[in-house]
Amino acid sequence: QEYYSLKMRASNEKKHISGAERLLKVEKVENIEEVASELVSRALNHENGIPDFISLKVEKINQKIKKIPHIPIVYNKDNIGIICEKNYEMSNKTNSRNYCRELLKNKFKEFGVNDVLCEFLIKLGFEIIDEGGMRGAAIISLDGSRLDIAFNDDVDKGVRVKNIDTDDNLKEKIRKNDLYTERTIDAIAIASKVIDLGIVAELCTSDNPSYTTGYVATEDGYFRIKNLKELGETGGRVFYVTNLNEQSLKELIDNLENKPYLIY
Ligand code: PML
Repeated sequence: QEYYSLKMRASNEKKHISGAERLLKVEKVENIEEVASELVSRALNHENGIPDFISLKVEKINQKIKKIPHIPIVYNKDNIGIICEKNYEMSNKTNSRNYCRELLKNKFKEFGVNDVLCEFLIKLGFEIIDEGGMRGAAIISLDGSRLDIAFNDDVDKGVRVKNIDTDDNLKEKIRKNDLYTERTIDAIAIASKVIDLGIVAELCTSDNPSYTTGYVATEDGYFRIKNLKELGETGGRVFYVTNLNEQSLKELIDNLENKPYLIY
């Protein structure tokens, strides 16, 4: 079976407006045409404005696609984060971040990280996402060092998770559930891929100022968290990893960017 990757990116005066990608099982060329036009229409009808530049890349995939189920979504409509003996009402940023901290701390402790280092790692993560402006994710090692810039001085860049799609059933399942949004689809796909590649935890808030829901992802699930930031604030992504040497870090980054995944 042949797969094609279709990637769309749109901007105005060099400012990013929207981007999307699809991995497509191709039976006839019309399949590519259809999705290509969907992506272009998405670029032209985006809430962030009208683009003056759209790029569409169509490429045959030569690598084998890894198909994996999505990590479980942990969320309920009462906005209560349930872990340990305590419940967290995700009613405002303070409560939501406390829930987030608890989730991250519990996970880091499984890796033998002490309390002081846990606090440091979490604070650093929030500093990075609150600062905003990165094009991809920052990578933080559980020993406290920042790895995405260790071998690269371009601080704003970060690692972009690409070559990823969700299968139609998963898209439909999420669209049907009015607890979730269109953004949940891309986010669950990214989170599932990065966890499969061995990332210990991901922390994410949207770079869209009007979207305040974010998440923590671990192998235990996609913990969706309301009010993880205030309206108007920027966002970002942080991946926490175990200590890696230069070679395994390069491999990880290559896989995050290039290894094709289909999430179902
Ligand atoms: C969700 O609603 O589950 C998605 C949360 C993360 C959004 C990240 C983004 O799309 O910018």
